Amino acid sequence: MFKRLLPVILTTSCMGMGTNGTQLPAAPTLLPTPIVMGCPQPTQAVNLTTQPKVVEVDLTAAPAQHEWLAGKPTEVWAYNGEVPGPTLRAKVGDTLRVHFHNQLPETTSVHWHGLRVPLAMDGMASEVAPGQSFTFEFKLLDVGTFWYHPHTNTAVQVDRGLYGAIVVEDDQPPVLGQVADEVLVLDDVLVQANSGMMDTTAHDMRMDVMGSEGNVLLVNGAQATREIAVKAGEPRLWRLVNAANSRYFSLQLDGGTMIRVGGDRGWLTAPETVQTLLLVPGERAEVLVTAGATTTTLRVLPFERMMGAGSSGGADLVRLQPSLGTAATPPLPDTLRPFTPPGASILTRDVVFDETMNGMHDMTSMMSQGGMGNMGGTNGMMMQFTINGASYPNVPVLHAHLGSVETWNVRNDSVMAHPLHLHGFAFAVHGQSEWKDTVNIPAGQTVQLDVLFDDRQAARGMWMYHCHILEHADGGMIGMVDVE
Ligand SMILES: [Cu+2]
Repeated sequence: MFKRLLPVILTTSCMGMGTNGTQLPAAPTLLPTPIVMGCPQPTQAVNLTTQPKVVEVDLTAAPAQHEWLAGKPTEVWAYNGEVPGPTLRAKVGDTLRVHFHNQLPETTSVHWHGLRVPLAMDGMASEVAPGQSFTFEFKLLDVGTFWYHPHTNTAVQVDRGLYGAIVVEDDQPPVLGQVADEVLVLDDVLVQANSGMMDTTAHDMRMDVMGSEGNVLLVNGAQATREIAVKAGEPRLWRLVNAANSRYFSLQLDGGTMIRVGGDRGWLTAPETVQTLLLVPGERAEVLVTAGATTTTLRVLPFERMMGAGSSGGADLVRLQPSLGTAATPPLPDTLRPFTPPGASILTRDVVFDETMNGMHDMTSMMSQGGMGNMGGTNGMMMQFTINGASYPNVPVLHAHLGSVETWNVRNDSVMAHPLHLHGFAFAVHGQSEWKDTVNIPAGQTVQLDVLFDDRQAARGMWMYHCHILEHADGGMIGMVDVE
């Protein structure tokens, strides 16, 4: 699937070296953000069938034009001509049938991020050649906010605009059943300020090491600080998806209240009032945001993923202006959904994330031997991202059993953070009451996961887990679990 196992060749051309030789080039500076009224929702896919409990849609990936920057159309790759692609919305228990058509000039696939689908539907096993079609069909087992994106030439295809949200609704939502929810898909792209064209010339060492980060922050595919007129006290239910290749969205709400009610897999056990929220690539959150008496702002803050080389500046994403009067805030229940803890773990294993460069095992020793400033040129230093000492496809295969629970000690020996994503199954961070499929593993730390290989049909076989910084996955940070 990841045929592009390209050891990255580092060059010195774009480097801004510090005195200690440890600095990467700075993150791209964000372009000034215009203020735009309203927050349009991605189009909702039309259901083609009247069959009960089935949602049937057409989905076509093709080149298209899209305005990342207002008035400056960009050549992108898009689902049904739009970025984000259409929101696929259904009820839990429904069957989702997607007639997918590939009109791209290259092979693609569709991965249903977070959904417990049969292995044959995961995207890994069903690449679609140009001009070809494939029908995906599976039952939606979990309530929550999910998303879909290619899993072929992934960093490039997702960056060009191929992603969309999936909303699986609860039959009886415990929260504010009458409140319409809104999807906020977050992304960033690197574009030329004068033309709006995607900047493909800016591939530098920073992108190789850190993953690509853009100079334009996007909410639902458009650059803007979204300004929405609201009633003070009236909650909005936002479904947040981080669809960026690498950017960590460190979110902060000022002026109102933000209550996290859902994570990767739907409702939490209980509402959590938060002021900040870290959303790593691939991760989702469902939040109730209520404006106060003055402007309430959801902003993204800079976030350091590695030694001063993290994301550039912050920006306001959404501002709620309480210009429509005041509403009473409806009460929230104390509990939302019970959490059944995973059973006893049958084994404990270590999963170790690291990077190597010409045999050197960590960036600290790379730097102590002259720093990145000495890399590249005729030496052609090779950067690879590893799991348990090897890069995909040579990462040792893990063997797991359907119906079992395993303890994974995911240790990050590298000097940058990596978001782990597991296909097809869920895990809970040990001691927490929340099922997830994507979790941040901070540099130098170990995160203990209880992984549940739930026993269900058509789930046997080779499943993928990987870093969701897509350039790191393409650089080798992918492993396989053979589930029997
Ligand atoms: Cu990574």
